[in-house]
Parts: sequence; structure tokens; C-alpha cells
Amino acid sequence: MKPRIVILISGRGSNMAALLAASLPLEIAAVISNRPGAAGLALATAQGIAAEVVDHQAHATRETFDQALAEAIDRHQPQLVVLAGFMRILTPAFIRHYQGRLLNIHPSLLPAFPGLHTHRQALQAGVRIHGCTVHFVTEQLDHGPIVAQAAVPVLPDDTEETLAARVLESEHRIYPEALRWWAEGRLTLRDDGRVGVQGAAFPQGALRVPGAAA
Ligand code: NHR
Ligand code: GAR
Repeated sequence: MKPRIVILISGRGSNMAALLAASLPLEIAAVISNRPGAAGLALATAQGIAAEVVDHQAHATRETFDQALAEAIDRHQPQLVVLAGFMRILTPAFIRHYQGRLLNIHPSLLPAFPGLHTHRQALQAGVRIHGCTVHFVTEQLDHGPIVAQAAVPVLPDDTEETLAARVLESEHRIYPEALRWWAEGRLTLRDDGRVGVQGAAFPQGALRVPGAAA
């Protein structure tokens, strides 16, 4: 039987859409948003996937919101919970409940630029290479074991918007790939806290910016 996942979103849902489009060998049991107006909800509904809202604004504390969110998730009995542009920091109790079963995509090359406004942070730091990271979620924000990363160049005329768009394209490539590895049972969370990927291809070539590769 195909493994089941639940996807959590907060807005546009383009990473969710990339996962839906990838025909992955898994069942997307539901998409849940903490914002009632999230555009991704309509996208999911249009594809026949259960779309639900757990509105964080209806909760006085992070703890009760996270409890309601976990109840909504667990009704679907997923083997994995996938954060795709989900914008609420999760409490330690929630993280413990989904230990090793919670994935996120973060728009930077972690451990650089955790938190919000990553493209602004990258431009301010003057880095030549930026990107995105798929990682398991732990209590420490944006610090969990890394599954996959993709690098993109930062160009001299980049704005937050142009850089974000370039990174987003790479997000849409590596998140489905990482989910496929998971669905095929090729990911292992090792005792040393690192992630093993069975049978991953060694990448050809390297990115160097500025300047052409030798
Ligand atoms: N929760 C834990 N405990 N650990 C992580 O690594 C998490 C997490 C929850 C979300 C995604 C993360 C990202 O990829 C993520 C990783 C939201 C914020 C944030 O500051 C920071 C990081 C991430 C997501 N959120 C504000 C808050 O007060 C609200 C911002 C908003 O609503 O727009 O929760 O970057
Ligand atoms: C993506 O770039 C995702 O990496 C980022 O927000 C965007 C969501 O877009 N996530 C975070 O910043 C988490 N704090 P999407 O809704 O179109 O997938």
C-alpha cells in the first residue's frame, strides 16, 4: 500500500502544487492550512484532495493551535507530515509527536539564514550562491537533519523578488525528488543525526559564481 502524507500550507501553495504534479508513489490524504484564504486550498480541492483549515487566529495559544492541528492531521493517519510554505513555528510537543515524520523546505542553504526573509538576508550578506534545503524538522528552528539542497547563483542585479523566483524553481525540483526518495524507502535518519539517501546519483559539474566552471 502507498504511504500516506498530509501537506501543511499557509498561502500560495506552489510547492504543494509541485508535489501534486509529480505523480509520486504516495497518497496525499489532505492539505491543511492555518489561513482560511490560502490560495493552495482551492488548488488542492480542484484536484480532488481534501482541503481543511485549522485557523491559528481561533486559538489563544500556540499550544492549543498545535493540538487542534495535530488532531486534524492524525484523523488521516499519515506516515509523514510535509510543511510546504507553512508559516507557523511549531511547539516542542507537536514536534515530539511527529519525531522523524516531519519534513520542511526552507528557502536558503541551511545552516545559513534560518528564519524569515531569507532572500533579503542573502542579499544583505552578499553571498554569491543561495538556494534551498529540504530537512527534517526538529525543535530548533530550521536546524534539523538535511535531506537535500539545491544551489542557485545570486546575480548582481537581483532583488528579493528575482532571487526568490530563482530559488522557488529549485524548490519545485528538489522537494518532489526528496519525497520520492522517502516514498521509496530510501531515506534513513541515522544515529549521528545525519540523513542517508540510498542510491542517490553523484551530481555532475559544480556551480561557481561569478565565472564559468573550468
Ligand atoms: N517549527 C519548528 N519547531 N522547527 C522548525 O524547523 C520549523 C517549525 C515551523 C515551521 C518552517 C520555517 C521555514 O522554513 C518551519 C520550521 C515560520 C517561521 C516564523 O517565524 C519561521 C520559520 C519557518 C516558518 N513564523 C512566525 C511565527 O510567529 C509567523 C510568520 C507569519 O505568520 O507570517 O510563527 O522558514
Ligand atoms: C517557499 O519559498 C517556501 O520555501 C517558503 O515560503 C514559500 C512558500 O511558497 N517557506 C518559508 O519561508 C517557511 N517559513 P508556496 O506557498 O508557493 O509553496
